[in-house]
Amino acid sequence: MADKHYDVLLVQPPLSNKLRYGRLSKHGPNSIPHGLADIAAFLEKKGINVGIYDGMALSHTVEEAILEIKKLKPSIIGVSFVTPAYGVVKDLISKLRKEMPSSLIVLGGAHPTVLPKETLQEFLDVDLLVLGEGEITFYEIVKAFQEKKPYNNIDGIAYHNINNEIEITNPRQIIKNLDDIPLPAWHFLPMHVYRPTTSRYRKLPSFSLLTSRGCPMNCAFCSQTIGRQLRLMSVGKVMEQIDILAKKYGVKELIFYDSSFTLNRRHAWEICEELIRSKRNKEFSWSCETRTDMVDLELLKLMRRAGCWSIHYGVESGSQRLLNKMNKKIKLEQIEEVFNMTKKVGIHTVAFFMLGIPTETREETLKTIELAKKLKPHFAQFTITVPFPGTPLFEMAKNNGTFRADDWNGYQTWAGWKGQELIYVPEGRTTKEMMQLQQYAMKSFIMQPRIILLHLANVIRYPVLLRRYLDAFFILLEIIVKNKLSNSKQKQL
Ligand code: B12
Repeated sequence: MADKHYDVLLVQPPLSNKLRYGRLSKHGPNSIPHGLADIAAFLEKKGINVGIYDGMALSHTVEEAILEIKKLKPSIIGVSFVTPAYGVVKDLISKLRKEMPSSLIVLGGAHPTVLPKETLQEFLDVDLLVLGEGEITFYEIVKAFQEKKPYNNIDGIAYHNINNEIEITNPRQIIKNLDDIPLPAWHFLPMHVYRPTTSRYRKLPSFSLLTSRGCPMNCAFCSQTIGRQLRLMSVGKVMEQIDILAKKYGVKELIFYDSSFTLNRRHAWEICEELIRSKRNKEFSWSCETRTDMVDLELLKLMRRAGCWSIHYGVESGSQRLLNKMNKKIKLEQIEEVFNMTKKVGIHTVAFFMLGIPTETREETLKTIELAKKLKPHFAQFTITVPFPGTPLFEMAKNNGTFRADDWNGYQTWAGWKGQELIYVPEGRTTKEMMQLQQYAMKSFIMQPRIILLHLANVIRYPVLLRRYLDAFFILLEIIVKNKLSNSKQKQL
């Protein structure tokens, strides 16, 4: 990248895994920035000289990021911004502004989309915000910049006008046909560094891809920033993506990152049928995320035949009261039934749980940990709830417990692992208690003989996992020793 020059540079800020996951940094995902890869592809097809700098994947510091960006001499810099990156983006932008005073700096992504006014007030070095899907809006901004035209006719943006007032233009219409966006511009990315969370792969390289956009479900914890309407990519385009990932990048495993891969049963069915018909299912295996009310025995059997080795279900809680509060529209009995069904057809299961939902009691957290064992998944992930802005959960958290709602630097999904206070804890509970319960959940889940044997077998079969598993083992050991020490201290007192 060193001696290249780009007119437009898309930037994934250097929110490294160390910053995001603290002690667990080796286990968090280092993911392709899908949104930026789509925008870059769209701009490239329109003849724009565009590139991507992924400071997150490269684990750079802000200073290293500035050096890299300066070398590429872009006139327009577009930075992707999720709330947990607040501090990094702020630091990056203020330094960039000093180093590159005449470049146009644009922010896009979830945070500016849900909080445009606040973002403009707090990021004075920024010229424009892109709200929602970025392809068309950002292209129109680039054209207006190059042709020295005003921005006020562009939908889906926010900015300070000449009177220094905040202007928000009409909402941008969602992209109806996903096949209008060219294939992601993977050729701009450091593809060799991407890898999923430890529990999500058995073979490398393993890459993620999307087959849809939008989700009509109304789960209280999700901020739908790219539209609620589900739009599906054609099966042909999905296969085209897979073929490039296979031929050019040697993919051995794929992950469908759609929030619910089977939301449209027919679409999932057709993708599976095509994988089987074309014998692509013999070349790699894949996993996906979905809801327990979006699968059935027939579909699961087909998915298995099509190469699906693991399904990640968002279970969230062992309390029906809290599931209802999160508007999941799922019954606990249904979850159990689907976990059994999935395992029966030979697909691994992973269960995602949220601890510390507003109003959650200690008994309910323990119920969730019990459910994790009862479901007998191959792996369980326990995350402490972070109420992101723009979600109903954010409002619920304001009315229950301790919530530093305006402390945007504190929205870290693994804060406790970095020795930080949690951004939110339900009424009557503390960061210390929640952290102990999270560690207890992990320890008691992993220490089951069934899980130990299963993962030992996994390492023997897939040696690529060895280093990660060893690291996880030492973290677990540390938790056990620390807990023992603090228990004996408490007894002495
Ligand atoms: C798949 C997914 C992931 C994947 C892949 C993410 C990726 N890098 O592409 C993984 C599991 C790795 C992931 C990680 C994280 N995720 Co996530 N993820 C999603 C999910 C389910 C779908 C996203 C999607 O469809 N992407 C497809 C592309 C096309 O959309 P996009 O990335 O948003 O990009 C479009 C626009 O946002 C915009 N845009 C984005 N950046 C920019 C930059 C510029 C300059 C411009 C002009 C436009 C623009 O244009 C893009 C193309 O149209 C959403 C839920 C949702 N409802 O959107 C959550 C979501 C985006 N994730 C979220 C979060 C918090 C995270 C993490 C911080 C979690 C963590 N523990 O670290 C990390 C951050 C990593 C990162 N910086 O991307 C939150 C963000 C909320 C917020 N206020 O910040 C969401 C909204 C879920 C939620 N809780 O509500 N995520």
